[in-house]
Amino acid sequence: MPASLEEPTRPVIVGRSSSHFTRITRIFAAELRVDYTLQVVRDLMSSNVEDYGGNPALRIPVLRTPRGDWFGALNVSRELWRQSGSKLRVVWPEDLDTPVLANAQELALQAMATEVSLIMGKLGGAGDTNTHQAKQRQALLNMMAWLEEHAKAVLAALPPQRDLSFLEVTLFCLVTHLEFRDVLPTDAYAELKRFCQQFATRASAGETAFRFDT
Ligand SMILES: N[C@@H](CCC(=O)N[C@@H](CS)C(=O)NCC(=O)O)C(=O)O
Repeated sequence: MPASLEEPTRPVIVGRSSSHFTRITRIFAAELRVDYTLQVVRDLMSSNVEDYGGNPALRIPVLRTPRGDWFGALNVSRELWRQSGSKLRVVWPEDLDTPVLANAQELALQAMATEVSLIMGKLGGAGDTNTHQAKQRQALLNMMAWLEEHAKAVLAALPPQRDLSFLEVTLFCLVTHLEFRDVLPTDAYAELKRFCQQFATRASAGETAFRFDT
């Protein structure tokens, strides 16, 4: 077949349907209408770099493209945006130029990372009794309390002309994943939950609901 008639290569997202960092990228792909194949990482305890799309950090997500591999949710989301040629107005982390917005992004990502550490610690057999686990849990509670307290101000301060922001996608994936993995009760986070209910009405959220891959 002549090169011009060949199927364009679909990008591959290496990840899991139960992973909140992966869901960020899948929401971006859906919003940007980029077709992709999900390559599921079955065993998160594997130490084989190849199982993680070549990511030396042994983490997902990774985006595999003819141009190369992109490690991490932000890199992947940005590359999907570039590939889509989309006119969607996305607010990226570097656009957040006030303390409340920049700190919200930092804490949402750190809360996600802390949650990963707590879940992986349990899977690895650390249990709940380890002192560092207890500190991490306290940090997660503190970060969630900060995000809840500032949620209204944060959402009001985002540029009104946006179609999407990395911060909102992150917050949505964080809060819904806490519920999905039963890491913390979320009843106390009324503002964050209200935001999630609104965000959940987007098709991109409905198409990427958390589930364990079989
Ligand atoms: N900095 C990475 C973090 C990704 C991450 O921690 N992903 C989790 C799954 S949601 C993971 O791969 N965990 C494996 C591990 O902790 O060993 C990003 O922004 O994408």
